Amino acid sequence: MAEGCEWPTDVVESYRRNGYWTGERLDRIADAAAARTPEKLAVIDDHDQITYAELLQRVDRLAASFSRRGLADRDRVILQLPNRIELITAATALMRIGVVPVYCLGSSRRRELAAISHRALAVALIVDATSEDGDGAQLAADVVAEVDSLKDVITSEEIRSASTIPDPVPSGSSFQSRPTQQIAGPDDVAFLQLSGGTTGTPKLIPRTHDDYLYSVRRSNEVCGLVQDDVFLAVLPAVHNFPMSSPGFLGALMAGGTVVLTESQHPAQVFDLIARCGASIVPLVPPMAHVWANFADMDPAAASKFSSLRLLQVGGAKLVPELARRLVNLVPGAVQQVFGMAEGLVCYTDPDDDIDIIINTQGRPMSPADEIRIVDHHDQPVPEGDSGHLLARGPYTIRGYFNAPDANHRSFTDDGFYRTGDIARIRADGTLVVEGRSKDQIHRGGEKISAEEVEDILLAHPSVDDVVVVAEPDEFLGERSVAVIVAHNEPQHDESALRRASIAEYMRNRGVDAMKVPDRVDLTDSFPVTGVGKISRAQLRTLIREQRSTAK
Ligand code: J2J
Repeated sequence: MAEGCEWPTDVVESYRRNGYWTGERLDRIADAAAARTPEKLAVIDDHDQITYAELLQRVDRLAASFSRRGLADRDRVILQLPNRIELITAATALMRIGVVPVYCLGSSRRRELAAISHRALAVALIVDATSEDGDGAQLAADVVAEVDSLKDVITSEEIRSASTIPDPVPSGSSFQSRPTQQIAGPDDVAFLQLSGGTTGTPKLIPRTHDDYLYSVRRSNEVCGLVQDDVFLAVLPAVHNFPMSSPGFLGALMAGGTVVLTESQHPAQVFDLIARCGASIVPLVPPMAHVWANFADMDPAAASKFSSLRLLQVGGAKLVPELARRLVNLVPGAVQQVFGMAEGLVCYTDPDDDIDIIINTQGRPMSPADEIRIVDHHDQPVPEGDSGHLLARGPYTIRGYFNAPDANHRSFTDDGFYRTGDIARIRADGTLVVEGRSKDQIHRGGEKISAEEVEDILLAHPSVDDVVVVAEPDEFLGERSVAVIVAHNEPQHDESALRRASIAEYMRNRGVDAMKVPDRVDLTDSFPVTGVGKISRAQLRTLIREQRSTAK
């Protein structure tokens, strides 16, 4: 199933020989802890809590129920669930029967879910029917109507009852008694994750059991995870960062406790940290900023953080000033994490020199990570200079799923992933991310593809041309600006291009609300170079430069 994205055979052998790939399955990640401490709390969410023994029991029941529903090995299933126990049980149960979950953001709407379903040739959708953003069941029905491969919709309620109500068939007699069923091996794709994206259509990241388990295991070693750790996911747990660096999976592997919350309000989250004794919390910089501001006003904040031993910040650039404030708030606990769902993860160590914690994004976590910093022609830059960051290694993918064209652009011939980040390596071996060459907006905790938003707006009847760029924002980190050349008919009504009208236009087309430009600027024309035609990417760069010098 991993056509076009496999590691070469000799590389596979060396990863196995060196013990990076162990031939285990991701859906067995909690088994060791369940055998050791069956009565220990494994997962707590805003509504419920379960022990390790219950986790395994729920996974078994759900796996049997998915099998009865007709799901089978290598099927792809869209999984759009919030930070609740069902997210973990459903994903694990799908993998148990060889089904490949495709993790989707809760904010994704019809357009995104349909595009992802198409790309994955998904057979079913698992959605939250109790979502506040609208009716999940209706959303799923709309997507099913658009995508031929989709045959089934499963709601979070159904997941809940199938996992808690005892099996109508005696336990274990369903899927386990199908000896003929061939489940793909640990070197095959375990799940698909969404790429941050730079193109008009989503790219899917295939992660294998072997490579992902290594990423989690190595993260646990670097972060020193133990069974006393309490991991709190405030970020959506479908993101790679709270899932695997070391994430909720790391906590389950270590036999710790995972706390999932749907609340992002700092007052509630601060209380939750104190109540559950959270020891590790991953955050994105905009959220860390809100926390730092909130803590300034709450004299009890620092005491609520007394159990925290790792406050991880990653996903976007952490400016030194904020890093310093966080270090003052939780001394000895701040860790920068630079990672990507495609693979490579770098960590600072809380024991590092303060200069490293504040000014760098740490070191690649594995001795087998291969890093290259190159110029436009893929030639290495002089030591210490900044350039394009390329990465290869035992947990960095070799290609996107079902995307030969994207693979040609995103990977070198010898298998390095082009991260799209501009970085340099300091003399002490730490990495500093200086910027990026990819046309992405890092807004809040999410990544938005400029090209995707442009493609949507280009279809607007009042838009002749449009370029979407990022600009700095105090709270979001970056916000998106659509610079639009309006349709040039004299009677044209420009109110159609006010932000509110654009937002409605996008909503009606089933687009995730976070992709609505934060600002819409109208312009008469775009700059063109003497040569005439220029690429979209060049145009974006030109407009970014023009706008920053105009300030
Ligand atoms: C600057 N940019 C960063 C950082 C990610 C751990 C942590 C984060 C992610 C993640 C992840 C950054 N400073 N500290 O998957 O396991 C930007 C880069 C990178 C892109 C990847 C993990 N940390 N970035 O954020 O796939 O541009 O993964 O290439 O969502 O985020 O985004 P994503």
